[in-house]
Amino acid sequence: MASIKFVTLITMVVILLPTIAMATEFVVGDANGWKPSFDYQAWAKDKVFHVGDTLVFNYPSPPHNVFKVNGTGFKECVKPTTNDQPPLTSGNDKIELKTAGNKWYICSTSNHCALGQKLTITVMEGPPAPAPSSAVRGFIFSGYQVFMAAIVGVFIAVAA
Ligand SMILES: *[C@@H]1O[C@H](CO)[C@@H](O)[C@H](O)[C@H]1NC(C)=O
Ligand SMILES: [Cu+2]
Repeated sequence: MASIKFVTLITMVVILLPTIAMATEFVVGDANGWKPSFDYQAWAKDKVFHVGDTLVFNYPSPPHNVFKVNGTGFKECVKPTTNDQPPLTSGNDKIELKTAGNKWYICSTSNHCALGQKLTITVMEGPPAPAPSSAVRGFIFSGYQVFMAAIVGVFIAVAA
């Protein structure tokens, strides 16, 4: 019985590993976190962001926050005037990149944005294969996963 449990565990790892490995979690600024006087464009320059990836903003709150803005808000460092998009303020904010295109984020406190606490990235369509990270939640099987599950299923049947 113990060996069957082990085989089942290995099965889950083999099936899920490629899916989990697809989505990347980017810690904005790495160990520097989210703060003024940091070059977030230099940080983002060599990175490729895909739909399904996650941005993590780490910072002390107060004083900082994260506002999602448009290109104008980014350039002029102005937060949205309406309240339909409140800022993130947890200090450990995870933003899943759900759509492709340009994204802009600023801190609205004092002159922090003008001092460099602003980030713009371009999000590409999801990774080509086997499936974006939504597969973990929606559990949509890729061809690879079905194939591996079938092989291990036969193996378990033979072993039992
Ligand atoms: C950008 O956001 C501001 C503030 O929310 C809004 O007033 C403005 O119309 C937006 N501009 C565009 C081009 O969407
Ligand atoms: Cu700030």
